[in-house]
Amino acid sequence: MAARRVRDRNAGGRLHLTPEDEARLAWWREARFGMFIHWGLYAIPAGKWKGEDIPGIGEWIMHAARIPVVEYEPLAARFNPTRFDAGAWVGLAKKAGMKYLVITSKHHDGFAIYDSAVSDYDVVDATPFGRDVLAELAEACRKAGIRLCFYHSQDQDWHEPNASGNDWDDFPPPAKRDFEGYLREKVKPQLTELLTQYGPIGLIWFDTPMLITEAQSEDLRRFVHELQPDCLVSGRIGHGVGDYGSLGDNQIPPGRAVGAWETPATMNDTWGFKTEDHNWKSTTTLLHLLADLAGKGINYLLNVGPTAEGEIPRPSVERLEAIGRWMEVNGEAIYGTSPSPYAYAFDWGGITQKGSTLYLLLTHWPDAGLTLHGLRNKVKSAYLLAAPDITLEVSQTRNDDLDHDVLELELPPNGPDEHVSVVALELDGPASVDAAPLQQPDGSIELLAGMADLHVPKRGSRIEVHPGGVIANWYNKANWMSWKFKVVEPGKFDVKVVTGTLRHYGVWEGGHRIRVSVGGSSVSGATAADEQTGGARASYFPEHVTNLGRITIDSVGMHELKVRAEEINKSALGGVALASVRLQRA
Ligand code: FHN
Repeated sequence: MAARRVRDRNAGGRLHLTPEDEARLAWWREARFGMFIHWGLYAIPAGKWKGEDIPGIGEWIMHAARIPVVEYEPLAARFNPTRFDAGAWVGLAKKAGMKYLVITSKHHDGFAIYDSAVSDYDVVDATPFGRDVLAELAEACRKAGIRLCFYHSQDQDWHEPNASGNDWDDFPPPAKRDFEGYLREKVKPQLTELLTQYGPIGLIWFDTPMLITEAQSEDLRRFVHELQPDCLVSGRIGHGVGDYGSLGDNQIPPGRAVGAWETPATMNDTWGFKTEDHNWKSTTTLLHLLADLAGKGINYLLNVGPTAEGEIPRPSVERLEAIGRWMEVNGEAIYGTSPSPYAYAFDWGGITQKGSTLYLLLTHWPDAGLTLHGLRNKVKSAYLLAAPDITLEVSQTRNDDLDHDVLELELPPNGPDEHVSVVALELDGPASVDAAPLQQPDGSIELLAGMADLHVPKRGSRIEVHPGGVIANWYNKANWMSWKFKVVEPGKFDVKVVTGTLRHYGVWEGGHRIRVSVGGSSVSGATAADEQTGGARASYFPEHVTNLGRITIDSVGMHELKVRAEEINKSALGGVALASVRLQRA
């Protein structure tokens, strides 16, 4: 059976999208890049409570410090963000090239950042500020042509005894909570306000489904669509019924995603403002992520956490302005593009496409031109988006016996952009590529879990490819997987197995005994953290490389690689979380 994909029950979108679903998604797919804003009372403590630094993300301070409602509520009396300027926030999003803005109308602390009639626990009734933040943002977004969207915590609400999350106040145990009553009395009335008082809303970003049942998720989705038929709902409405899927926080799959996905991401580590979080990703990293995610067909929802005074922190502003400068020149390679025609990624950067144009987003500028294997089309012209008038030399060759195409692109010694330089290839038609995993110009071959054929001899196994790109639920040794791939230069190869984690900040576990065979040659060993895969991907979802040994592949053409698990460490979450197998020319 081909790689089976899950509809991630927590955060996925529906697997089969109807034409109506696709029509609703059209603006969102075109947009590709949005601004996330986490703003609420938590910006006041900004990570410190009663003089102590509270570990974790800023907006979780009430939970992390187990602050009773009666002690947290009075923060509202101190909320007076006099420097808040909706026009400036929206202007920054626009300048950065972001097309939609998702702000927390209510986060898990239960406080509404708009004038809600449901209770007085909102910015207009409970704070000296007294202004409806969402009304001002709605007006600014309308003027700027940015889609306004709301994050609304439908499940956790630490202010409410019948919602999920608060286990420190004197609230009933989860099983005794009237969750339906909470949905009826708070969530739905607030959604009605949000979807009737602020004009057209792009999407509702639900989050952390915990107590919600499948019927309640379905019902909530219907409820939103009845109020605004074009408004999308995020996958975190729960039970895989969202209009699109939400990957884990800062999650980057190793290869192209199937379906409609978005990655919510931080610029430092927190979402809500935290004075002591200085772990800012560089502009280069952020642009690499944008290029990588676009190439994988994933929207990038990049967060800012404004201060209690109402300002977006300076490091965020600087990065967004720099991204905006890049977008002015290269945005064509992002907006309205489809993902790469290749299911796997390249170490030099990402690929997107639109019509008959292929965009190569070079995160690493090659020293001596770029070689691309497997492109079937003829290239009519090639140029840099930063210098469209200068034609780049391209030569293309084909080996009919091997059914193998090679493109050589000449490049100047330095790229025009310090972060990501984009080459446009005008093709003779929509891009068509060799679907098999191919040996790359450096001799390596990478076989991603998402491209494997899964062999599941026994019925009932839940082994599958997680949307994050690793295998989940591989607990049974009878299951195995294989790939067919093309070799153009045979020889000796070092076999490296990459295993990851299924959970955000999850604990990586090794100890699985894996056997890899190609033809008559095979190696085996226990998964161990021999090498770390660097980069932004592994910082939030740890993954490690295990060196299994060396094999020989002695002929050109198609080969089959098989992976079996001889021992499985059952304590590892999800079993063998295989991400890929790499063959590196020895
Ligand atoms: O608990 C929230 C968290 O505070 C933040 O809002 C992120 C954004 O994706 N979502 C949840 C954790 O995944």
